[in-house]
This record gives sequence, structure tokens and C-alpha cells, in this order.
Amino acid sequence: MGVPLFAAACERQKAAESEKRFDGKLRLPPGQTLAETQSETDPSKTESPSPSTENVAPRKPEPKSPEHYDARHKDRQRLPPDQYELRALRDMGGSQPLDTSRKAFRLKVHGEVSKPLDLGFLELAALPNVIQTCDVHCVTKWSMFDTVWRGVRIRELAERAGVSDKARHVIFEAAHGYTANIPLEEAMKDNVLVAWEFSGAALAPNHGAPVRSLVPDLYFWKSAKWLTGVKFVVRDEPGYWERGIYHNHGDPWKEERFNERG
Ligand SMILES: Nc1nc2c(c(=O)[nH]1)N[C@H]1C(S)=C(S)[C@@H](COP(=O)(O)O)O[C@H]1N2
Ligand SMILES: [Mo]
Repeated sequence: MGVPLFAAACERQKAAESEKRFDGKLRLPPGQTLAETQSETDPSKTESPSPSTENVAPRKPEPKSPEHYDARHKDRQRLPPDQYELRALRDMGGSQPLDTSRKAFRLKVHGEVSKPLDLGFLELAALPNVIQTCDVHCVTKWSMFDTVWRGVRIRELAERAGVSDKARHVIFEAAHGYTANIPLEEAMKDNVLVAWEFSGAALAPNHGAPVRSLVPDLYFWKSAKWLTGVKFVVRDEPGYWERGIYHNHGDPWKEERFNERG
């Protein structure tokens, strides 16, 4: 622990975040209004008693209620270039595993770490976690404002696993070999989570149950559904889409949609 490079990355990140939040520009572009959001896939309607939560042993009451974190950017035009607003998450598919239950779930936190973790769902959910409001942006041009998620910050996992000062990238690993890569510095941001709730309910199977990554500042393909691992690496490992048509980084405000081959 006490890794200088990791600590420095966190510090830089904090400085950058506070700059962003307090620069005081209008968050809503001129002539825009806010609309209520509503989930197309409200799990309380679509999953009659979810087998995934039924099988889970009752949890001990949590020591304290989670922090509410407003991660909506107030410093720049809210809708990134060439995006339009949707009022619900669109199911973008992907190869859903057969078993999306919390009972079957394991998350490996591994790679360049001194204390690899292998967490069951209850172990993950017992870690300090946040309820976060943020916007998400799909590369196919839809964005959804004011999405609400609950999860543990990647930074929390990195600290617990003792990430090495050699690590430079984070690889999200998901069912059927899907992966997505992000720079370590960005993974340490306050708004990057491993999430298990959307809109106050357990993640729906088609949206990544039981747990997905959430990287709101990059296009939504970086938010890997059906997450199985968080791997810290020295060298970048372009993920499923990054090896295909999409950009290695994927910043919506820079319109980093496609790579040179795309
Ligand atoms: N495991 C996995 N995660 C994935 C994908 C996928 O195909 N498999 N698709 C990505 C893409 S391209 C998008 S836009 C979002 C869509 O999430 P949603 O279906 O919950 O809207 O998930 C991302 N995560
Ligand atoms: Mo996507």
C-alpha cells in the first residue's frame, strides 16, 4: 500500500474533478429543458420475484447508508456532440450468461496487485459503496441523463487489493470473454464503479446482472455487463470493441467513436 504513483494519480484526479464541478458554467444548454426519466426495463415489472435475489441469505444491516454522489457534469454542454437524449436505457444486447444470479457471482480483482481479491456478491456489497447519479452515452448516439446506480468505486477495490505502482491500465473482464480497457488514472475517478443496482432495483439480466462496470465519462461500451473481473495491468490490452471498430479510449466529448480501422 501507500503506492506513490497510485496516490499521485488519485490526487491529480481529485484536483481535476473539483475544478470541473466548480467552474460555474451553465449545465443545461440554452433552450433545453429537463424531462423525467423512466426505465423501459423496470425490473420490478419485468422480473416477477427474481430468483437471483431470492436465493441470497439475508444481509446484516449495513453500518451506514451509502453516500449519494452526484456525478453529473455541470461544467460543459451536457449532451456530447452528435448524441440525442433517450429516456431509458436501450438494451444493447451482448452474450448474456445463463446464470445471472447473485449467488453464482464471483469477482476477481487481480493482475498487478499484492492482495488479489475473489469476492462473492455479499462481500462486494458489504464494501463502502455509493448511490451515484450520472449521465451515460452510447456510441450509437443515444445518451441517458440522470441514471442512478449503486456500486463500489474501482478505487476502493484498487486500494484493498494493493495495486502496484507499475499498473497503468484497468481491464474489465466479463462473461464470454468480453473485455474493455481504460487508463488507470481514469479508473481511479470518483465516478467509476462496479455497480449492482440501476434505478433503485437489482440490475436486470439484460443490463448486466448481477454486476457491471460503470464508466460514465467514456462511451457506454466501457461499462461491461456481466462483470467477472477487474484486472490491473502494466501494458494496455485493447478490449472486445477496441480490437474491432471502436476507439481505444472513447471520450464522448471528443467524439472518439471509431479507430483508424473503423
Ligand atoms: N459483457 C458485455 N458488456 C457490454 C456489452 C456487451 O456486448 N457485452 N455491450 C456494451 C455496449 S456497446 C453498450 S452501449 C452497453 C449497453 O448497455 P445496456 O444494454 O445496459 O444499455 O453495454 C456495454 N457492455
Ligand atoms: Mo454500444
